[in-house]
Amino acid sequence: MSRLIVISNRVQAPTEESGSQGGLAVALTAALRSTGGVWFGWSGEVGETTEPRFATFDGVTSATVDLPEQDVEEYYDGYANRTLWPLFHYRLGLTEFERDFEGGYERVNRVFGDVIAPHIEAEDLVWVHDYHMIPLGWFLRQRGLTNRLGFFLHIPWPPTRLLTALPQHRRLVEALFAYDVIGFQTQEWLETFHDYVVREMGGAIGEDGEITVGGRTIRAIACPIGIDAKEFMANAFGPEASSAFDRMVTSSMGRSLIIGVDRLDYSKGLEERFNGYQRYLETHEDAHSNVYLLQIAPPSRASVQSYRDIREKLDAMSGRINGAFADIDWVPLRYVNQGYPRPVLAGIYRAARVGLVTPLRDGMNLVAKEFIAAQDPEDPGVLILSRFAGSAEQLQEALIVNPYSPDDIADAIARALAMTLDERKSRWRPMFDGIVKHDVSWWTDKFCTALAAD
Ligand code: ADQ
Repeated sequence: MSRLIVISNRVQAPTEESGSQGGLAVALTAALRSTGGVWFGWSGEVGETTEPRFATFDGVTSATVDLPEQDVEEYYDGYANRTLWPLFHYRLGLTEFERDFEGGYERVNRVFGDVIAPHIEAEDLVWVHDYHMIPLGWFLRQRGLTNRLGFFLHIPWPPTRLLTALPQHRRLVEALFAYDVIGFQTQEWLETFHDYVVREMGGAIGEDGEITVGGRTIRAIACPIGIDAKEFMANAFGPEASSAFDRMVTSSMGRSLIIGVDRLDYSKGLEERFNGYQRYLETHEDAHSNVYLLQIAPPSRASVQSYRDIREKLDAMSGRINGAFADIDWVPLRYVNQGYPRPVLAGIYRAARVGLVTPLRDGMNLVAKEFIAAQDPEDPGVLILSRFAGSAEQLQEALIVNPYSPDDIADAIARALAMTLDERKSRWRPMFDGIVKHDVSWWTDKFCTALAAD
């Protein structure tokens, strides 16, 4: 069996210090453990060392490099988080176009290629992850690598007309053709990619995902990422989750809990969600004191101005909503800016009557799947899901909403809170079955099988 080489911006292989891992890390480490191989990436530290530091823990080897300050600014904070992330989430107004960012992005990808290439053996399968590393495959080919190279995009692929706003769009997409297999989260992103290839590159789409441009044929597939469903469900009934569940039940005092859990990011639609919840409170006075929204949102990317802006806005909005509606014994919105261990989150999800997942645009959104996995089969909560989350392609029994519409969100909250047990069960069951079937191991297998197939 070929070894697997995983390359991503940040390495999530287990270390002696790391606590419980997320689903993606669990799946990739399991794959690495069974095939052998290495997980390469940035250490997250600023430094000048370009030699990778290898560490093996629990049967998995990771290799990390530091990045100089300028690279962190131009590659990570810059091109990745201020150019590609907003653009790929349809936020042209937040997208910054700086030549220095683009230069830093290429430089870091080239250095990664130089550093990693000597450690790749002839039969290794190489799997590169996400928008930070799009040109890496091209740089690896420059170093003479003939291995099977795969790339998976965790975020949406933008519509052609939007992508062409990027000065070097063609160069970026051409670099993708260094890979043998490209994976997208949904059929929709795959089709928008096809559209670019046909319109802008004169490419041809063949059978079984084959794409030919200028004599080079690669394969592009839709391969939706899953969660570690069984483990997450077991977690939801374990001791740590049960104590979080009890804590929520006690502090809810009989009120229905609506839960939101997101990284604090403008793509997650938190501002619009608060507006929708406010609309619900305005139009359902009878429900006051019977319901509350708990929004958990740990800050992320705080060095980027647009993230500081959204945080300030949400602080102000949560204050305004509570100021307008709270009573001496009821706070309608609990807004918490910290992360929680996965089992604790699982217990909180289980205690919730409604899961509110309303991103404005999201590659997949794993919170939606975690919420479903954590529910009590005999008394499941209701998922309200944005039509613009990649997961909406799979979770069709959720209450699907337009996240931009406060009325839509308010109506869905009212409908979810009034839903009968029978309807809740009949909506939850197929979603749960789908999540178990298409879990994160299914996802790694599907991608790696496509990658291994010549
Ligand atoms: P993210 O944008 O980070 O990922 P998401 O899919 O929602 O978004 O994953 C977030 C993960 O972080 C979940 O596992 C969640 O439990 C965890 N998390 C969120 N808030 C937390 C908190 N307060 N405490 C602890 N954990 C918390 C990107 C893409 C997504 C895509 C994933 C995976 O943007 O669209 O689904 O990659 O491909």
